[in-house]
Amino acid sequence: MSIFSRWQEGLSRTSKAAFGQIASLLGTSEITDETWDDLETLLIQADLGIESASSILDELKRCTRAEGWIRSEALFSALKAELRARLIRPPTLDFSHKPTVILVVGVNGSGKTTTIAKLSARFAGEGKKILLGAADTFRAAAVDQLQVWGDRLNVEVVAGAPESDPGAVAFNAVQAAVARNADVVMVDTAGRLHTRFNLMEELKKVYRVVGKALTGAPHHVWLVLDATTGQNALQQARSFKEAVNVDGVILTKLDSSARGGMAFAIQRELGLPILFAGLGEKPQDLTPFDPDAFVDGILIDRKET
Ligand SMILES: Nc1nc2c(ncn2[C@@H]2O[C@H](COP(=O)(O)OP(=O)(O)O)[C@@H](O)[C@H]2O)c(=O)[nH]1
Ligand SMILES: [Mg+2]
Repeated sequence: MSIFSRWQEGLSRTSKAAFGQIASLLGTSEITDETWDDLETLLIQADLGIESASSILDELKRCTRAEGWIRSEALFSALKAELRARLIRPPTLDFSHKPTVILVVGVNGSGKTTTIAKLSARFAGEGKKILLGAADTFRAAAVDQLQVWGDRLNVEVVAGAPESDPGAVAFNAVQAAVARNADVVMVDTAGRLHTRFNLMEELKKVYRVVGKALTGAPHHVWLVLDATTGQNALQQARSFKEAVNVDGVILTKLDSSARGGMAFAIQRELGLPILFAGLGEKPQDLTPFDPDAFVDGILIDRKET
């Protein structure tokens, strides 16, 4: 099965929840006040966030007045267009720096280490030489986990002694990548410290230190967000964005999310493109984020199926 069909499979599970109900709502009935109320409720339930939901609703109402639509099925394709318009087209990834240094950040359990494994498999498959830095040094298990992936994928992992300075590990990893002539170095970071207060300061330090190891680095900072955590993840995401200059989001666990509207909320709240979507725990369960395919996947037109 291709990753795309697995993705669709994951998304169709998503569509059974709020988005599936939207597809049913926008059937053949007439547009009434109740249609608007129900649509707004379902969009919020789908995790779009109140602001995105009401701005979509306003736009659809405007179209309805302008076009004189009477039946709710007219809203279906208009809604799809509105959803598509709210997703940022992901940029072509810049790998022009050798090595390209990517810092991977996010809260504990969001899927950073797994995502790094997935990206390693993907980039190695494109012929790139990868090196990994295990800078989540506060949990021994986190370092082991990255090392296990490194062994499995045949990718070198630079790690330090337990509880060693994350900045030092990141520095060594970048220097090793330069010495080994690697194309890409990905640095795994901590998502929680013993005192949570210091996390952003620690990350800023890692960020600065990486720049000392290689001028201009890091070239990318990717924030890993768990699609199942909903709106409360956005506040944390904002702190990461401010602390370390995040330039892209990776949305994980879409396979276990019943909602998926997070994708829209992220873009509205953070203004960052989603680069990849995680749809499972295996290295191949990652796909570049395609906004059109995503919208088609969550809002399946019953007439087409
Ligand atoms: N279903 C599913 N599980 C995932 C996905 N990405 C990560 N996980 C799981 O989420 C858990 C936490 O992942 P991990 O990479 O250790 O998170 P970290 O603490 O941010 O490094 C692990 O059990 C992973 O297997 C995904 O896309 N889908
Ligand atoms: Mg980890």
